[in-house]
Amino acid sequence: MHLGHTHDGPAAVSADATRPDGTRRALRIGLGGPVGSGKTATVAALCRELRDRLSIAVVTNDIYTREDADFLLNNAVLPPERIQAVETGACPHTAIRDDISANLEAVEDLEDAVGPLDLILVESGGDNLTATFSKGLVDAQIFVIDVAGGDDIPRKGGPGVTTADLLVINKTDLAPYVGSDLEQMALDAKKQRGDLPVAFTSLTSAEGVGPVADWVRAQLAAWTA
Ligand SMILES: Nc1nc2c(ncn2[C@@H]2O[C@H](COP(=O)(O)OP(=O)(O)O)[C@@H](O)[C@H]2O)c(=O)[nH]1
Ligand SMILES: [Mg+2]
Repeated sequence: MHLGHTHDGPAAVSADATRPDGTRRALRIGLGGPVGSGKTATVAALCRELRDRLSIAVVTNDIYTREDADFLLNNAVLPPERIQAVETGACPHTAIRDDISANLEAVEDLEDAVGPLDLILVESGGDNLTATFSKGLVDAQIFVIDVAGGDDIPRKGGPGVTTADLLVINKTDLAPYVGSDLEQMALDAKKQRGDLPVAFTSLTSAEGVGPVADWVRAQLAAWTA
């Protein structure tokens, strides 16, 4: 079964919001969702949008490789010392939900090495629709799906779609080509999520990751308040 998940607003604060030396640790945001939906592209775009004003680091989770970390490095979205790769083996959801020790270690290493940090983004290894992050690892989570994966995904639900703090429906630029009905997806998402927010994005457009960046800024404001 999946861990219980509450909907108590932005960045439900976990118990250990401070580091051993008493300073406030970084806000940790997880990004989950199916393979290919645009998690790494969203992480890259968020870094570009936020890095001038915020101190950011990223943890990637790949099954057998460090491909996502290498993509971020090759595209120079952050200096190399701010990117850590965790290799999860065959079960990527285990590393973000059940045995989170490798991810926690990566997060803490980053805080020690390049901190103080404002924000750490943790990208899960691509998984199915059921993967959610442990509350012990992240303070808030984003679930990224895309319109090309089928416009029935919001209707089908699953813990990512129904409980993530933000649902991102990416690749809206592809909707006309794959026959996805964005209005229906919005209605279905609303039905599954109630008042929890949904952002439609196209990372190829000028608007880009803007709505997600705004949401992250709001989470940070709540975290530092
Ligand atoms: N057309 C289009 N392609 C996108 C968009 N976002 C990501 N992609 C592409 O989708 C593919 C998978 O993206 P990636 O971020 O690696 O997915 P991940 O597996 O969820 O990390 C890449 O080729 C991206 O360039 C988008 O908004 N529109
Ligand atoms: Mg990725």
